[in-house]
Amino acid sequence: MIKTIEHNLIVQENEMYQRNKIKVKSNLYMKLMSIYSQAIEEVKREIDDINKEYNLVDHIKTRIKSPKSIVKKMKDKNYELTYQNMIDNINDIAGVRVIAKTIDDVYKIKNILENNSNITIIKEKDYIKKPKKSGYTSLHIIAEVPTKIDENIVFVKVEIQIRTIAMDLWANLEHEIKYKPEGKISKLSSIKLIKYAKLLNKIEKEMTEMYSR
Ligand code: 0O2
Repeated sequence: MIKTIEHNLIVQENEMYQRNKIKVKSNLYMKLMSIYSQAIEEVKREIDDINKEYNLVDHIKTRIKSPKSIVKKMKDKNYELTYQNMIDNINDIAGVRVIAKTIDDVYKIKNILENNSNITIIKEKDYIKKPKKSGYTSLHIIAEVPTKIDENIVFVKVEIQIRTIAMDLWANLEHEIKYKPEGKISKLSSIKLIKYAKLLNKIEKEMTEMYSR
């Protein structure tokens, strides 16, 4: 019987996960991260297959969230640092970023994923239709993917971010600018970044119209 990672892996080692505080160098932590890595590979395989058929993807990037970033997010959200809380509440430990050429292609990829029987979409955030205050645009999907562990199949959560090359350019540069060693960016820089995001989106829409004519 197929169960979710919360109800299967945890059942096997339930007490251990609930009792244990997160220790990033522990065997448990390593084991969990290897499961997330395997889930990333599953999603990557699905997207590669989609691309072979439809040619919608420019490139794919994957990452496992760093321990520092996991712990920070849990602290920011006021979760006690247990494995159970981490698995239940941190949805983007496994991350796959899919870069498409056009906005239309972003939604085509999403529709194909929605109809993919190996992937179950459990949450969607459309920051293209409703950009974040920072100017950030992207389509986020939290999916559950069946992953084989020993002889069991467990569903593992993976965050799939789908965005265009222009959206990716902005997000990468903005991330670098925001996390520069000197710390917080000025109000003026924030305003400029919002302006550049809008400008890039406008250019992209107009070029896409030329491209699809
Ligand atoms: P990193 O380095 O990618 O790990 P949740 O409540 O869990 O569903 P969550 O994850 O808190 O929602 O928020 P959200 O907005 O859905 O997704 C957060 C991720 O989106 C970030 O991950 C970034 O990858 C990206 N992101 C969101 N807002 C911005 C932004 O303003 N600028 C840039 N450059 N990226 C953004 P992390 O955890 O911040 O970092």
